[in-house]
Amino acid sequence: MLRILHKIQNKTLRRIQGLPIVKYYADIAHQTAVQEHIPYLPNLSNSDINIVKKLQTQGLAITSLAELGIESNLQLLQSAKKLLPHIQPDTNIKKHGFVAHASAAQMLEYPEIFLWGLEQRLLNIIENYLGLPVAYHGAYFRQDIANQLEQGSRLWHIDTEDRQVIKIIIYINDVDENTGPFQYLPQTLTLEVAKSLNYSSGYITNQTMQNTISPAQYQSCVGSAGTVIFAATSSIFHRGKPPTLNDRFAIFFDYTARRKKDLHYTTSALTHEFLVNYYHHFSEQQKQYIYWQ
Ligand SMILES: O=C(O)CCC(=O)C(=O)O
Repeated sequence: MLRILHKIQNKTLRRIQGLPIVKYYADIAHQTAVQEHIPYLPNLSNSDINIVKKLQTQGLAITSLAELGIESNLQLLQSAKKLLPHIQPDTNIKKHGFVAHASAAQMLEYPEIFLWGLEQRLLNIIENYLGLPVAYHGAYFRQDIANQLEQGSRLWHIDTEDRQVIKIIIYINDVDENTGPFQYLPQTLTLEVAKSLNYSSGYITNQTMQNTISPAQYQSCVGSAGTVIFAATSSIFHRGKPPTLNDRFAIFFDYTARRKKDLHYTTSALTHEFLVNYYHHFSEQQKQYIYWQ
């Protein structure tokens, strides 16, 4: 019930924020905040600057755990591999029909997964992309079932929870064209398609997309286990391509800027559980990314 109320509230807010005059002042406030934050932006290595540049120009950057070389990669992978066989599609698949998530209790049993999303190196990359302090909304481990259902996030959409949403996606198994890769249209193409469809929010079927643009233009993020995708999901049309042969196992980490006013994100119940259970384990620095509201 609360979730439905939240959705209605968000829809109304989005309508108000879409009004040209409201949007004009919000854009100015955003630009001012970004300008003021420039002196505080963390320094990045050249390879991380590359990730930010790709996010800014294409809306997406692909790398791998090996290339990132983050210390906690090993714990993350070990935990994911241990948890993977225990995700229970039979019981929680009924709700969505195409995806099963690791439960909050399971994620709490393997905190290394949630904690990986708080790695300072990742947060610095995202802060440089956003130009503002980062809010971490948490992690979820999902199994996308090979059943070709075209629903929810398997439909084309642009995330509208905030003006900039960043998702980091890690593949836990090898993902090819038949295993449900993350698909997207690069930023400039997204703008063209959004214009011709007069798109502002919501889901678009693949049939409609195909009538607007050749599927040859779709970009599929295929890659072996350990592939890491940084996606600016509020700037690109994207979807999970329905898997045909094998289920896809992937972990998603969600981020936005901390500016509460524009934000339509409902911090997940799971993240709340982490806040309660792990408060004393977070460093002061880490707390700022999750206790910012
Ligand atoms: O499953 C996918 O690859 C896409 C997920 C998605 O669309 C989203 O998280 O917004």
